[in-house]
Amino acid sequence: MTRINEPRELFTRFNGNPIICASDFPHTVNAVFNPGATEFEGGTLLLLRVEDRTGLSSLVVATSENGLTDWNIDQTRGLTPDADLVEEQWGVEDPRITRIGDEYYVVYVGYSAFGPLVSLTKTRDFVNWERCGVLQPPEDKDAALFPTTFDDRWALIHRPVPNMPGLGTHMWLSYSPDLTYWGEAQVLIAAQRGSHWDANKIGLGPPPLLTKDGWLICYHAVRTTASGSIYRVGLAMLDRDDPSTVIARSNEWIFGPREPYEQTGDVPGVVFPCGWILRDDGDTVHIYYGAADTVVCVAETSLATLLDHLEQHPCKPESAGGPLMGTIGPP
Ligand code: BMA
Repeated sequence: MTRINEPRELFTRFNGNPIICASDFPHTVNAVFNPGATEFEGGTLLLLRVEDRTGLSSLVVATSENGLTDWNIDQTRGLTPDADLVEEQWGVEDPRITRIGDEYYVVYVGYSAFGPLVSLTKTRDFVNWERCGVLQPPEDKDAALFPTTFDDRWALIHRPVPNMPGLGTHMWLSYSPDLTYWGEAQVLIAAQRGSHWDANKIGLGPPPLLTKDGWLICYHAVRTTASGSIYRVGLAMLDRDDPSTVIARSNEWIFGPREPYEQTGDVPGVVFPCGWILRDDGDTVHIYYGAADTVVCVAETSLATLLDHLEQHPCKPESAGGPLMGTIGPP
């Protein structure tokens, strides 16, 4: 039977969704969501955000051979908030994993007593961690590293929040020679205005993915409605050699909350991907996302389809992103 209003989406949800939920843990857990994802030791590794019933989140490892089923939650691996660090006082959230050489660089939100900020840690085994400190002060979230340097500078996409209401919340790009000192901050993709699906508040999803056309970006946008917020995702493409150049941005959202597990939970109406994996065939993409801030899900798509969609659904040039697009400013 055809569902009323069934959107033609680019992603196929796994029919075993949700793949991980609170009842999979031996102790009391409030919610498990917004996982980072990477291939590790021949399988798929998720770094789950596990929110306990105190309200604080930790990061916990789950692995699966096929990336879809038989998840093994390993609570001995992961990142526990360090109570001695002010930047992690209220937990660690929403990891994005970038593999660089043999190391996994995890950019995550540290919930500090002074607001959410962007922190970096790295690991080889997801057991032993080397914290690299705060990359961006509060309030800042939705950040990930590129896996390569550009003219000997690392690049970070992040999402600072202006402290004046009405200015919108946009994606920024910053560079660093050493992963410690960050500068050259610039607006990368600005939220649109008015009735656009990605008006007012946007942020990066999974880390950038290198494709034949450039760096593919998946970002979320928050639409405020009379009955709450809707978190959906869309696509953009950055230049391969100069990631500050936005080559393309889709004018439509491509994945949004639809299923009951996305519509019911702590925050209804949320799909929030923090990780995606391009499989060995060079085309299959698995995207891992939190649904309704409550459970972990996966959906599958084809890279060729995503690239084709970007070509077929371009934003008007003046809305494509970048600091000169003219959408920043009082509404
Ligand atoms: C964002 C982040 C995410 C969360 C989303 C929906 O601001 O805090 O962790 O999933 O809101 O509540």
